[in-house]
Amino acid sequence: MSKDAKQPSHKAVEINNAPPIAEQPSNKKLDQLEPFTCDADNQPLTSNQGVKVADNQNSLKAGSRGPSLLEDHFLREKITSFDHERIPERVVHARGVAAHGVFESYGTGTAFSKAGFLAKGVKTPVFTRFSTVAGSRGSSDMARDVRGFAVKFYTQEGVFDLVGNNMPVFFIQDAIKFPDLIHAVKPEPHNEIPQAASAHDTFWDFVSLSTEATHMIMWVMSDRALPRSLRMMEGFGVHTFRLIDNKGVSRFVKFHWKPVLGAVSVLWDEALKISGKDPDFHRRDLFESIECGDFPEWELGVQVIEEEDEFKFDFDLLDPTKLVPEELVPIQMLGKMTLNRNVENYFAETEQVAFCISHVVPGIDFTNDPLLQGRLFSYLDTQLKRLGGPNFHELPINKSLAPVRNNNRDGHMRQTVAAGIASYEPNTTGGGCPFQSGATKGGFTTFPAETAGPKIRDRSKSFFDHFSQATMFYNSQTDPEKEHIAAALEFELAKCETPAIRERMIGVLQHVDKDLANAVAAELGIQTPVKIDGPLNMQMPADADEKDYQPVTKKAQPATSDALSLIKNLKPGVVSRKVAILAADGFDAEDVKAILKALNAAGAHGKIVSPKAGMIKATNGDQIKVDYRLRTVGSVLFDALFIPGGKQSIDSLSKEAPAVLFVNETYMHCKAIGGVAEGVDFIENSLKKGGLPAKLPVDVMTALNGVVTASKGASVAKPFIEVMSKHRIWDRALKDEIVV
Ligand code: HDD
Repeated sequence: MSKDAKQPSHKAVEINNAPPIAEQPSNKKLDQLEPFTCDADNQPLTSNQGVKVADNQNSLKAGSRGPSLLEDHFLREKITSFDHERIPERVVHARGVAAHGVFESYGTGTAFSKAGFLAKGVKTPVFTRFSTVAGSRGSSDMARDVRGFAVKFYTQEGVFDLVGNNMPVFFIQDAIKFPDLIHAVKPEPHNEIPQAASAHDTFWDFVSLSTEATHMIMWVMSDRALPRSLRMMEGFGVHTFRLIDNKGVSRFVKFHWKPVLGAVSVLWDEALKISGKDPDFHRRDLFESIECGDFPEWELGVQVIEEEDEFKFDFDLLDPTKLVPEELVPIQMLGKMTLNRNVENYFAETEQVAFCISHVVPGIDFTNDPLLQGRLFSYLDTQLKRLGGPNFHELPINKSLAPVRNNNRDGHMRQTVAAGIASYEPNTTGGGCPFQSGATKGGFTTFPAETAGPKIRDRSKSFFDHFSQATMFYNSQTDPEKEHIAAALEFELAKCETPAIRERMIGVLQHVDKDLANAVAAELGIQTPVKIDGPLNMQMPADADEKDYQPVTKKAQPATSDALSLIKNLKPGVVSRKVAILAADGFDAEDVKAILKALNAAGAHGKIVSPKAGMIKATNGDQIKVDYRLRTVGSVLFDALFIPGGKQSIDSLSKEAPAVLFVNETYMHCKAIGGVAEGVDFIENSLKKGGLPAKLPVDVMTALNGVVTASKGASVAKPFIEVMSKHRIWDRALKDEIVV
């Protein structure tokens, strides 16, 4: 598509002359990117210097069968560019996907923060990158892992990066342990195995010795580590930050992103299979959703804690392994983020985007959380290495929308042509410019928090309780969720080769929940109780005893928090969900038309899956396009399954083992199944072949264990969509004792 029609705005935005902040157009970032966007439509190929190239498919040779000549400057330029195409991948969060969007403020945040982008109605362009942590750039999206959730706000007062995760706590309490954590979780150094997986000795060795990780381990072993879609997961700033209002009052806050579609996960068995069927599952889902107009949305919220309430809790607000239960401090919503545009170029945007936790704007400030303090160093440092120098902020995707004028100069790949001779301060040669704003004219000032104490390498005793919130998290889950946590621990620990590491971890789990520890131990053939040799927590001082692990007082921590369970908070709905409609030649056109219409009306997407690609023909002669050839997909890539009637179609499907497997897997994964007429027989026969219990009454039009059947297509759509909107039929797992 030619961009010629669009006129990029080159006008610098003067802060003082800028239109009122609420009137700033939200697509400013796109305008800013426009002059850097290169489109080759109808354009000749050129060298890097703009010289038209006559032939770039044949190198310059001495005779058509002779040697290549060193003189070939086109060949050298092309090969050199290629040789230098890679930059170092991120040391963590290497695999990611990103999109542009807008954050629209509700105005509620002005009560706590003077940040201009929180004023009512202000629309701020954003760029959001999601990632997995442990895997390399080419790893599968569906690894059991934390998901990064990093948002760059291009505000009128400068760039604000909220660099969070999809879990509200972290593995460690002090940044100095981060290299150890990452070395432990990454592939083992001798054989570079396993890729993008925590299920190996070094990870479990580290976490079993660092009991501060226990709460986070419960999150990572839960379904939170397997989001159905990046659009369906929560986000958290993790640390306690400060918001500063226009009177200079500071309050502690925890940032939250709540997905409008609700938070939903897949099952581990699905995740394993998705990794094979479509390792780009999340990336594709985000890209396709934005392309088709299903724009992902999240509300940004904060839990606000007044300065005087800092010590009101059983845990320390500065401890990043603790969350603030929503029962104690409710979330107040500040605005909504909508992602509405895919990147034009993955490398230039998603790979070169540089998030730094230190990028804050006036009205937002840091706390003394020791993990946050270390991060303040690490991000700038890593971008220097990754992007090659101090001018990475000038790359189009990183460039601030607020004007940048300072005395920093030179360095690799400098883009700005700074005019004048003054590049120092104070100066008279530049008329004293650029001048400092001071606190009163919008300059960033650090909140003057009291700080005093001896220089000491230490961990506050208020950080010692490593288990009470792990227990709270576990106890807040429903039965299926608890089973998934146990199954995940069994899977991961069974992959550990050193028996002592498994045993030690069981010893740690005993401090979370005895039944959980016993259940996992039983699967691993370990006798309980396990007695741990030496101190439970290597971080604890030698003279500390067991009671130091308990909360200091029982002031304010609920035993359970419903907000921590995905199932308890499921938002019923089918918007943007994908349904496989399994059919072959000779299907019933009315059945398919009816379900497609109903799904479309509900905002879901029906996709025709058939043994052969191309078109298939209905009994009445109608033709329909096949979206996916059966053998190129699998049930795990869909949210539900629908089988229309039509004898010939069902006869063909019955001969296809992958079609039978499709039904059985959908059933085992507790997802909605709908069938009409002969389709019902096919479901029943498939379940029988898979050894699954099913005698399906035809024409009940109600869900029997989540399988909805009818003799006519028109009547089945509504109950099918109702079942689908529950996401999973957990009864099926519990009653039929299917291990999910
Ligand atoms: Fe980090 C990247 C999130 C602790 C050091 N981190 C990175 C990204 C996310 C997070 C989402 C990817 C950003 C992107 O998409 O480009 N990190 C977190 C959270 C943490 C955390 C939520 C704990 C609350 N990180 C953390 C610590 C350190 C780092 C304690 C080091 C002391 N993180 C980095 C890094 C990375 C990074 C090495 C790698 C690539 C990058 O920064 O750009 O600097």
